Amino acid sequence: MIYWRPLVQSGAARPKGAVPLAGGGLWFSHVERLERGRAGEVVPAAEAGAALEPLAAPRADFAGLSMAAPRIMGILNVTPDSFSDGGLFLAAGDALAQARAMAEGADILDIGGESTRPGAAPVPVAEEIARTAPVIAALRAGGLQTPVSIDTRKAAVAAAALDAGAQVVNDVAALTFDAALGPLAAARGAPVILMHHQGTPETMQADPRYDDVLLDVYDWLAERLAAAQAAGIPRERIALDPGIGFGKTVQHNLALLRGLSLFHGLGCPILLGASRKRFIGSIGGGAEAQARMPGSVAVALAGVAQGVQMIRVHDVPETRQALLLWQAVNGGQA
Ligand code: HH2
Repeated sequence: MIYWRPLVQSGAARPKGAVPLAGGGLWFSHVERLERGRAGEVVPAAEAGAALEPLAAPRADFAGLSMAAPRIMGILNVTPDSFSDGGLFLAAGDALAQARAMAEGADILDIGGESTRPGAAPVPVAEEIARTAPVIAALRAGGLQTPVSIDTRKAAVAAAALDAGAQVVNDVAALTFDAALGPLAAARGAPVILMHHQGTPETMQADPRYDDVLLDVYDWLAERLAAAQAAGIPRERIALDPGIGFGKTVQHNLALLRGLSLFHGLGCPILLGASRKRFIGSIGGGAEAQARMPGSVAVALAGVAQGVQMIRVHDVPETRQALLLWQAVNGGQA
């Protein structure tokens, strides 16, 4: 199989025949032709033939948000043990205050009640619902309009969150954990985010291995996309995520970040979640997760430069400022 990775560019000075990326302000004139076991080759975009169609086609709105320019997803973990904000927002009042503060700069809020950090143990369904649904309901009761996604692998938790006013299901297991989650999202018409992972949170960092991490993750996401569609979720309601840090070494994460634009070939919005993750500390220094904001912003912008449509971050105002400046300097973005 041949894979085509667009070499994404920004700015107004573009050659004739440049192809817009996913209907947004970025573009490409060349692609990298990739094949397992062979060195990549840079060729003019036209050589990709019919494979250009999903790379160029505008994306449908996701949860009512235009995907023509990058969107910020603010993270709110209502857990005692999340790797970076665990315990900070377990009390309902603290969670609500943080959600409202983040909504100033975030386009969508991602609320989770179960840590999936390496080594984390599963949380019982009733506990996960008790952590998340009341916060979402209180935000809606308070008039918050910002779209909310529920970060869960479980259908019962997703159902309670959707009932409370969430719109999107963000599943780090990409519908492989709970067979009822796909049919639930289909029946409710909820958009879903499907994330790549290898193994389970408890064991995933033990010894992750791939033949070719970029192409393996691409094939896996293609398979999960097909499975979600078979479960009745239309492509227009699906976003995909390479799952930084979920069963990946530092080198795996870097290979995925360098090759990110490949995933546009799947024809869906791409979400990148690298915020405060361990590799940022390994490369940039920052033993404590809270000390990894600058590196997280750098990685988010590297993703934006490759055309990802959503960045999932803890540090919303800092990322918003960086994004506004990136857009102003690079131009051509709505
Ligand atoms: N990362 C985490 C959780 N959910 N969802 C998506 N789509 N993509 C991600 O990269 C992703 C995710 C882990 O980060 P965090 O929520 O900050 O920590 P924890 O799992 O410890 O609660």
